[in-house]
Amino acid sequence: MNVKNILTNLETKHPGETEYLQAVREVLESIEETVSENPHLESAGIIERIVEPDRVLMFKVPWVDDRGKVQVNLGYRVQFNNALGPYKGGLRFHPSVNLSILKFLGFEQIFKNSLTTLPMGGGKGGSDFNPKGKSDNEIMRFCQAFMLELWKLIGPETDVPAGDIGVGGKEIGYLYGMYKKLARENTGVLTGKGIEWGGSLIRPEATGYGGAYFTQEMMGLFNESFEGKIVTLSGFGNVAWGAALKINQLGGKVVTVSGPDGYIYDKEGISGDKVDYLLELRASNQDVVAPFADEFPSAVFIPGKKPWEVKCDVAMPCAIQNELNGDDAKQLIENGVKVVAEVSNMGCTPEAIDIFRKNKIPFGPGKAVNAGGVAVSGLEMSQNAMKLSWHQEEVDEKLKRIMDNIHKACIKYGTEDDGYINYVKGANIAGFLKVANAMVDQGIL
Ligand code: 2IT
Repeated sequence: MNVKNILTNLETKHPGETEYLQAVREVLESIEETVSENPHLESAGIIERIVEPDRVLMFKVPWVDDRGKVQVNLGYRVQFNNALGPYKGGLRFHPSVNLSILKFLGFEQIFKNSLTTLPMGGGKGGSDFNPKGKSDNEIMRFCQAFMLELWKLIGPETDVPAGDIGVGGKEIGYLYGMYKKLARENTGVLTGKGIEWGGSLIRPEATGYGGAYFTQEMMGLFNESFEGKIVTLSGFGNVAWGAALKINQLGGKVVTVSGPDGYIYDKEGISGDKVDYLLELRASNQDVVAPFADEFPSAVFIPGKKPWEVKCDVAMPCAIQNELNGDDAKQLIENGVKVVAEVSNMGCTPEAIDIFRKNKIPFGPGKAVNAGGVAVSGLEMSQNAMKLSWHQEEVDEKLKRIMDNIHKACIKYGTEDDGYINYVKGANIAGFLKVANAMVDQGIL
């Protein structure tokens, strides 16, 4: 296969879709050799087929705000690939959302879901709706209007959305209520549901917990652990919260969280009440982290900056794509970082990843590190299908095993001649092979 030609072709067909093209480039560069070694994949046109979504639904979402004014947002669902199971992936509500971003997320989701070993295809959706500053009633009306279009396309055996940035338990509740009313069925059509109505224990924590488990495995390879380590996190949402909880349990010290307004540095560590406070901050719906420093005297707010300038042993981006660039990577290395694990989707730019690789810093990519979220979504689907629910310990133990196995798959496919583990390559090849083989088995569709 000729990666360059495929990418040039895609650039012509999808001009300006930079995030999508970035995600595709990374995967194709990783799997180039594997595909050349497997001519049957090439003859089945797997690459040309896997880079395009099966279909994209784009729709208008009109709704009425609290002042009685009509607002119009755009809604999307990208159904990327269902070779391994129903389309599965979150919904993102954020003003930056566009087709390119949802296509990059949907594309990554195919390989991430494959890595979990659970039967899930890849998809993603969302809207440019900005929940910041909106009342609960506005959020409810928006979710209902969004579902009025989306429900026709989804179902527990066809496409199962969940949360992502801007979509948490509250939004899933409103979306689920409307789906149920329209489809006249009470099924596991969404994951991340409330515990009382079909949700799974540990789902809110899963992305962060899984990220911490994976990072622990990375450190284990050089006989290290979180014990006594200084950890910098970005973000302050569900993902950073879950990661902070587990890192504290594993003996690490989390010293930063961040928002669009800047970052919080707390030299005494963000644990206990301070971690709980992240949930309050998130519930206030203001998308700022500054109030954290008013609440806790040991915390300082640094406006307009990113936490990557703080000296740390472990850096874990937990916010949004491309939040850590080449300069940040250089700064982290100068400050002696030992491990970088991306918990956000595509949190690091290609330049940053290149710098980590050249400096032999272990770097875990999002599609491996953050797969715990969708893995527990998969477990929620199993519980819904069986109409029963598992104990916290049972779900957590399954999550831990899934993350350990993803780590093993990365080692299997990503170990380089000098022993350095290229987790990007490992995750991409391991995730890709299963999907590609399933596509071959199922014929040209
Ligand atoms: O990026 C992700 O994996 C998610 N937002 C979770 C998707 C899911 O279906 O739980």
